[in-house]
Parts: sequence; C-alpha cells; structure tokens
Amino acid sequence: MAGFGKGRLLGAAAVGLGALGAGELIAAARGGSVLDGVGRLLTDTVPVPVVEAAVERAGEHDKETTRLGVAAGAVLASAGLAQLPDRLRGPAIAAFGAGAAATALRGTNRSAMSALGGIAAAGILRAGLRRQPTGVGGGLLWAGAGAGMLAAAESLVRRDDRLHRERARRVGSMGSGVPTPEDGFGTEPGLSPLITQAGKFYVADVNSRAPRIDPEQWRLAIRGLVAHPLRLSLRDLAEQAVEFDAVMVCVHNRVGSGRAGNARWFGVPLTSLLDHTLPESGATRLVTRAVDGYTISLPLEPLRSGEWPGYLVIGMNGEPLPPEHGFPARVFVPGIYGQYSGAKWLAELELTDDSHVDYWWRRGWPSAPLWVRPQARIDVASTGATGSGKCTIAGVSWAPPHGVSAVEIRIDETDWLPVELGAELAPAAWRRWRTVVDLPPGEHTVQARVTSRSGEVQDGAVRPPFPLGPGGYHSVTVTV
Ligand SMILES: Nc1nc2c(c(=O)[nH]1)N[C@H]1C(S)=C(S)[C@@H](COP(=O)(O)O)O[C@H]1N2
Ligand SMILES: [Mo]
Repeated sequence: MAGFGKGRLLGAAAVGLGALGAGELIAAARGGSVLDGVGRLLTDTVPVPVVEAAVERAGEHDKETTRLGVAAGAVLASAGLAQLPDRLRGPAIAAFGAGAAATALRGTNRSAMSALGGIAAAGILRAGLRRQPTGVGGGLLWAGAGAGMLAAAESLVRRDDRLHRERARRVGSMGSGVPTPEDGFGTEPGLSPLITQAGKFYVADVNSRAPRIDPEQWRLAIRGLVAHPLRLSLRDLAEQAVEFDAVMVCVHNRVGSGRAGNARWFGVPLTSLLDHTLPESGATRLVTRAVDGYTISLPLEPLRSGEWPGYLVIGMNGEPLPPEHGFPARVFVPGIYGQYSGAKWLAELELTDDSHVDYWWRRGWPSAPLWVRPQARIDVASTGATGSGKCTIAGVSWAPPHGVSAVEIRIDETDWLPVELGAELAPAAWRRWRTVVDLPPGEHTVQARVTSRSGEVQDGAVRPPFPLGPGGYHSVTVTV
C-alpha cells in the first residue's frame, strides 16, 4: 500500500470515471449501455432479501438508483484496481474488461457496441492508470471528461427512447373509442382517478430500460406443443381485440402504496388464440416469453377454458401500450399479481409441459400464481378548511376478479362503518369509495378494509410482500 496516498486514490477514481464515460458513450452510439448490463446482472443474481430491501427503499426510482449505484461501484473498483501491484493490475483490468463486455450483452438494447464499450473502458482504464494523474488538474480533467461523456451517453439513449416512444404511438389508436368511463364520483382532490393514465401508472420490471421493438418487424409467435403454430402481426391482433377494465397490482404493493393502477385495456382473449393453435395433449403450461428471455408461465387449462380470463394485451386507455408497459404486447390475467400474470415485451407464447422453470421461481418465489389479495387504500383524509370536525375520507379498493362488495372504515380501532361506493366499472377493476365522518378534536387513526364479492374480507395481519403477497390494513392519521 506504500505510496498510495489519498491523492493517488482520487486520481485512480477519476481515471475510472473517465474510462466509464468513454465506454458508456461507445455503447450509447447504438442505444446500449454497459451500466444497464451490469445493473441487470445484479438484479438477476443478488439474493432475494437484497432485492426486496432495494425495492422497498428505491420506490419508483429503482432504475435510476441501480444505474447510479453501478456507476459508483465501477469508479470505486477502478480505485481498487489501481492499488494492485503492477504484475496483477494488467490481468485484473483485462478480466474486468472481459466481464464488463460480457455483462454489457445482458443490457436491454444491447448491440456489439455495448460489448465494445466494456472493452474500451478497460483499455482506457489500463492506459490511464499507467500514467496516473497525480496533480489536482489531471484528476479533474479525467473526471470532467468522464462526467461529460456519461451525460452525453445518457442523452443519446434518451433520444433513442423518445424516438421509439413516438414510433410506438404512431401505430394508431388501440381501443373502441368509447368515452372515458364514469363512476359518479367525478374528480375529488387527492382521490385517484377512475382510470390511471399511462404516465402515472406504476412500472415494475427487471429491465433497466424498455426494449425498443420495431412494430413493423415484430411478430408474435405462438408455438411449442401445438398442431398449428401461429405468427401474428400487431394488425392481426388488433382485429380480434376487445376492451376490458382491470386493476393491475404488483406483489410488492404494500397497503397504501402506489404499485397498482386501473386501466382500460385492449387485448385478444387467450381462449380464442389458444384454440386456434390446436394444443397437443402434452401441453400443460403457457410460457409468456419476453424479447430478453424473461418468462412468466401459467397453467394452460384454466386459460384455455376461460376460467381465468387472460388476454394478450396490445393497448392501454385507447393507445398502444407505452414502451415501459410492454409495447407492443403483453399477457395479463386480471386478478393475478403482475409478477405472475404475464410478460411485457412479448416475443412468443410457448405451449409446453411442466418442465419449464420461470425467472422468479429460481429466485425463491412460489411457482403457483399468486392471486391479488383484496385491498383498500385511503387516498384522502382531510378536514377541509372550515376547521370543523367534518372529515372526508376517500380512496380506491380492489378485489379482482370477483369485485368489491363493500368497503368499511374504522376510527381509532372502534367499529367498522360502511362507506359509499362508486359505480362498478367491472369486477376486475378498482372501485372508488368515500365517506364523511364527524371527528372530535384530537389525533385519530383511520383504517380501511374491503370485502370481495366472493366473501373474502381483507386480512389485517401485516405481512411483507415476499413470499405470498403483502397483508394488513392501510392506516392514516388525521388531526382535527
Ligand atoms: N418482460 C417482463 N415482464 C414483466 C416483468 C418483467 O420484469 N419483465 N415484471 C412483471 C411485474 S413484477 C409486474 S408487477 C408487471 C408490471 O407491469 P407495469 O410495469 O406495466 O405496471 O409486469 C410484469 N411483467
Ligand atoms: Mo411486480
């Protein structure tokens, strides 16, 4: 360690930042990213408790957080590599570069340039550490150049994403054009709208960015244990699609959080698609496979019979699916948590036997699909401006696929009181609720619970999302 002062460490970190920036810029020339590839590798390999903790902490910003963490890790690693004795440093950096190149190929919109970016970063790191900057000026130069190149790379990738988003929208309307639905509640400040706009709808997936799929080239293959494989274009699918309203819920949606959205979807019922393929007798599972190989599989029988009404979805709220929500197509079975109900960015549907293993099973999640537990969320609990004890309490509730039959609230853990329900859009959709209560001065807790039409009452036992889905009541505090 002799001779490695703070200055040299910082210098090595600066060289690392410069090398990383150059690598990212090269990868970005073809829309890829070395950081994204490493991020995906981390997502795929870190133990589930770490994933759960990260999901909890990072919230909506999981993708940015991962990217930043990986960048910081790469810079730290460069400083670490600089500490190695000369004879080890070369081979270590070469191994680092090879690893970066290989992982870059796991990134979402990877190309050969992504791998080249990883190799170039290692080459620059090697050269830079040989003649390592010792002065402040040299270090600043490396760091500044690195930061500038990272910013340039990011803006290149964002431009590609923007162009893709416009191309996806140009596919045209995806819906019946019927006016937006109403439940009689109108708009209430703070209360979630009946339909969640695409831009407000939660995004959850293992990818760092949405894959950019060309709708003209894209075909959905339905293959495997079938007598009659199919290849369908987006246009073929649009001709058979119907509209349906349903809430989609992430298994990570703890009570009160926002990983749930209600949309008017446009899709082809899986029953009819599956019938056309003439499944063979050995076919027991439907594997939904994304363009990156990610799979979610479902038992075939209930989908074929329509007992579980699944759809091949191509539209959301009258528009094509936005890239982050799976453009051009995804599978969705209302009532099943997102993690179990079908892949976004579909490449194919494969009918297969029970030997198939899904992404999340390998990571310790149960293999049987998890059904969404009924949940009520409190969006509004406000006393208004009058200073009186009149308090408006309102929110959304869901119990797909059966539907919501009642929502109740209780104040300070006393008796459950029924509330008014908005009109039901569809049993699988979410349903809004509201009430006005008179509260004495002081601090109060308000809790809500929902009962499904199948008779299931929301369970108050608090449970984490892993491994069976979250439980508990949403609880908020109001002060009068
Ligand atoms: N290809 C792909 N599909 C996926 C996922 C994924 O990581 N990759 N995540 C699933 C999970 S966990 C959820 S909750 C939903 C989220 O869909 P959304 O991002 O449109 O809300 O997509 C599902 N489909
Ligand atoms: Mo999810």
